[in-house]
Amino acid sequence: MYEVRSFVEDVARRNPAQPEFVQAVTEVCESVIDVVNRTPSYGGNKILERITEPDRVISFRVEWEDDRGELQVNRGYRVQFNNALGPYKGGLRFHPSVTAGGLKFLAFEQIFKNSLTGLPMGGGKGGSDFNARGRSEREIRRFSNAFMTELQRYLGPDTDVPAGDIGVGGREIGYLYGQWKRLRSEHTGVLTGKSRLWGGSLVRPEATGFGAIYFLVEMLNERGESLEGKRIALSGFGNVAWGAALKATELGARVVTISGPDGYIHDADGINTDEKIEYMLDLRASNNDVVEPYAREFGATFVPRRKPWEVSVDVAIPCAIQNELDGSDAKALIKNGVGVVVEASNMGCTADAVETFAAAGVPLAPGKAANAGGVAVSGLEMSQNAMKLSWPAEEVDAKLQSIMQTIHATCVRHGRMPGGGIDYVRGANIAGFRRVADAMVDLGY
Ligand code: 2IT
Repeated sequence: MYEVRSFVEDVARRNPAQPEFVQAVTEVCESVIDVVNRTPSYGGNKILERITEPDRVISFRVEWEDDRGELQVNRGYRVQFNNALGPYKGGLRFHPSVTAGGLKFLAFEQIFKNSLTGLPMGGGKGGSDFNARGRSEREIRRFSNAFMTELQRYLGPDTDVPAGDIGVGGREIGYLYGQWKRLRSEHTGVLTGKSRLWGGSLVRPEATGFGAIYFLVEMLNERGESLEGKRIALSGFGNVAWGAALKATELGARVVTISGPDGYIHDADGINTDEKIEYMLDLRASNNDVVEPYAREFGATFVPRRKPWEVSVDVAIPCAIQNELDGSDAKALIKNGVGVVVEASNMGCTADAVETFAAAGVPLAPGKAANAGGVAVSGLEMSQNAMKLSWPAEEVDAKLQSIMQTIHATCVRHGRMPGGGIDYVRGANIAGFRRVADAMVDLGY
């Protein structure tokens, strides 16, 4: 019989100074422990021990020359965590906070997220501690080329297929893919999130944000509510927040905040015009990592050095980074009457926040379910690349919507509580875990 505390203590001992990884493992173990203890083939095949140990963690040196001609050294990683369901799949993060432990948590979450999509994808994640702030376009290109020069030896369209994440958008994917082609002379689907001009899928840029809103619509339907007129707080201002703002606005909600490391924007009228929503892309392209200019451009309020969770809203959607919403933020949101929380960032809520929402009966969709739309459309991009054709936007969007509805229904089926409410965290963990565990049993060791 497994017991969460002693199992997790062992994981923490073997992974020192990797608190986010231990946090992610703890949450999954709490959800699946009963299933594991009830299923002899899981214990017999040591599924818990094996699923919490990555297949491999690759670390490499990235050397590149800055605009002054000075040599720069960064560290690159690829965590190939589990390929029971398909090739390793997951994004690349370029951010100064990137560490091996952080990427292990992200790759671990990715296993179950990819499983929930129902598509044949294993779990991986990678990136570098590269800081793009203040860097020129040419420096970003040189760094991306140098990164791919090392990473390319571990990739392949049936082996490991990275995509974007924080700090890696269409521009960086272009440079990475250009270098792949230069080195390998192969026009294959080895990265997703490519431009539509050279093999990318339509709707991939929007997919994470759209998917989160499709999931939210299902959660509201489940409660007999609709999105129409709901006030939404988003954090972040990158690709995920952009897609969420577009779809939420289109469906009649009012997005009132975005945020950056410098503070948050409160636009009570709503971030609701094409001009305002597209402005997020300008902010991102500036490489300054600030949202304050939005306030000057559109006459909204800028609140320096604070998080948007103090604004009174119906729905909160963290779209920035892990652990960006903590216990006291959760209390503030609950006090202001928040009805639903959707993690569009990976593990956007701290364990304390998750507990606080649960205790208050506020449904919380975990990232591995709610933000799965991004990787789901990456999976569809892989299919299109393999078939060497391109589906129309409506077809991709319809498939995305159907995948998000299925994930929601799966969370409800596995997360229904005795009182009738839905524990989305538990539902997502159990459903995601079982598909991978069953595959691992089938495949032997
Ligand atoms: O966190 C994520 O799911 C992503 N960054 C997207 C991964 C992917 O392979 O599309």
